[in-house]
Amino acid sequence: SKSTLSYSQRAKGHANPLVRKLFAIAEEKKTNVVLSADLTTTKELLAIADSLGPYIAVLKTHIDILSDFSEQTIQGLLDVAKRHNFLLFEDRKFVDIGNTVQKQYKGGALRIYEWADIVNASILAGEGIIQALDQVVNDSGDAERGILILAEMTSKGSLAVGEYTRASVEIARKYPKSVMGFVSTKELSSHSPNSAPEEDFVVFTTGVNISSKGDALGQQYQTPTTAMEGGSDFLIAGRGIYAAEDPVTAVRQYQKAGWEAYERRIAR
Ligand code: 5IU
Repeated sequence: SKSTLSYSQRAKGHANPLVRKLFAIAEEKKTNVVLSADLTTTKELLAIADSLGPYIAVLKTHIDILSDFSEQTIQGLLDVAKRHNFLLFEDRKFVDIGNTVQKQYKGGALRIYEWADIVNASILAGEGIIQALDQVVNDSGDAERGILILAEMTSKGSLAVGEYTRASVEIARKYPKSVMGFVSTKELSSHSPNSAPEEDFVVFTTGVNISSKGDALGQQYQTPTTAMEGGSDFLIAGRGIYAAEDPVTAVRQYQKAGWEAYERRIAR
């Protein structure tokens, strides 16, 4: 298992340049927090990204919830990501056939490929979707782009379990240049019989909240500590941070909890 290695140890041997960059950011800023910035105007999104930027490794967006998306949104995101040294992850959850998904990723009104370092996709439609995104990533020249496969979901009654989750891992193994890892509640790959020694998927965990167990619409939470103990590498938190009375205090609390749990894990 890679889970007792430090981010910098893992960066050294890792074949994927975007993963190396992500691990370097985590190590430099001492944070494994991903802010899920589910704000609905460009102004609010850029303001929270700027004020919390120093404490996060990645900013996760839902670009289609903005009521005023424009060129300024893109430029603003790129500027703030550069200023505070974090990656941009568009939580687009691609799910269509490969041909359609290539158009949604490369083109379209939201121009996701131009600005998002990371996107995610589900394998509901089969392997073709990952093949399609992989082609775009491999054609990308200088741009470093990565895909996360949605191997599980945190909402109550999720059907992304068991065989579906196992199939997510098997497909990920075929696209090592583009697939960085998974969105899942825990580490998935290292105990499976097909795991190669050099394999090192990055685990992003949503549904992280320090003070709540869930919401009224089926969301289910765990804490930063349980997530890191389960083999998560990056903690995705939204309302627990941006909806707190003082988001800066909140993000620092998540950063501390996530980093201390990481340090305990690598000291084992
Ligand atoms: N998200 C989940 N669960 C999942 C996946 C994504 O909550 O399984 I995949 C997204 C939805 C939202 C964020 O953008 O992560 C969680 O926000 P809160 O921390 O506010 O619940």
